[in-house]
Amino acid sequence: MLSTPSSPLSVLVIHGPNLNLLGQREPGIYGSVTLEEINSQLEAEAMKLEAKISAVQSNHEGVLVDTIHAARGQHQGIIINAGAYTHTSVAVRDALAAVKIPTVEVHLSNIYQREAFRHHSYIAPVAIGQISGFGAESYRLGLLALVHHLRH
Ligand code: CA2
Repeated sequence: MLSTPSSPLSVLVIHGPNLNLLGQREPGIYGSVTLEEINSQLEAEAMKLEAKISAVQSNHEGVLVDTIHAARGQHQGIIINAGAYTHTSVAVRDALAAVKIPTVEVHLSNIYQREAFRHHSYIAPVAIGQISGFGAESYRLGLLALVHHLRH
């Protein structure tokens, strides 16, 4: 559905593998906020921006590809934290390139301060931008940037 003055911008938020464990393990790296809390915060922020979000989490690469394909005609923008698939998945990158929906890549941790294998992102070249290192706030900043991009 295209956005009209009577229908708010719709943003698809995609969380990749293991992010369902947020708040339950490794709080030193990923913080203590749960995925549910991140989604609720994003919903509240989206409302302020007169937008809406739909959030999906999957541990499966093919499900992420299918979710990106299904976004065509439904959502005007995508926020994606592809988790470890950021660094491995040509399939997720090709799906984003194919649907041509403006996408912001987000990461909780600063991937450039971590192991070398996390420094490369297959998604960055097909995203409008990347936000990395601000914990749960990365998602909120990503939403602000995406909505600003879509409206200006
Ligand atoms: O910093 C990020 O957001 C990452 O996308 C998180 C991925 C990691 O592979 C990327 O390099 C950077 C890992 C997500 C794992 O999430 C967990 C959450 C709680 C406990 C264990 C894993």
